[in-house]
Amino acid sequence: MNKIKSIGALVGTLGFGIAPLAHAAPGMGQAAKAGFSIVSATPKTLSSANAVAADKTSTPGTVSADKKTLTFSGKTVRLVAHSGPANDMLSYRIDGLRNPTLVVPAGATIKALYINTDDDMTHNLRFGAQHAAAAPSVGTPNLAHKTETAFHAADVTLRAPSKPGTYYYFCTIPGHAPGGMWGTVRIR
Ligand SMILES: [Cu+2]
Repeated sequence: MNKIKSIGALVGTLGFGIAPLAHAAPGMGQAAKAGFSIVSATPKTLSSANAVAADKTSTPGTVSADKKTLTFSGKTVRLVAHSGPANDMLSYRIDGLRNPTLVVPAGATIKALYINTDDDMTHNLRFGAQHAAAAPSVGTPNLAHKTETAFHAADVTLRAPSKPGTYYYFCTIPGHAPGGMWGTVRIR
């Protein structure tokens, strides 16, 4: 059981699964348990200028008055996420909001770009039904901290769960989600 789980986690962590993962049963199980399924994952490096330009590609969500919730109504949602700033490293910024709750239609296609802007820590951006490091999840591979000239990033395309409910995005690096690096995805 543990062995099967760890293979599933490995497949999930690599994040290169192409749906349908007909040849990789653990990956399919992973996706089923995570709620989200991964369509593609493309690691990349971005210059500072390209990272700024990428920010402008996000789908404008409706921001709640308390600035804690971003609501999307379309069937395709483009998210651009960054690591938190130096004084709040264990968090994300999405459209400038700290760990916002994302409200997304069931079955929507989520095109997420995560840019690790942290200068000394590896992070990832994963989606699942729980926000514990060992829980099934899909999303980006681990992305090293930025260098002097580039940011490590990954573009992932995910299918949102078809079942309405509460899900999460989070970082699976040990200690990061418990330290605050997570947010809620409300599927409706
Ligand atoms: Cu992290």
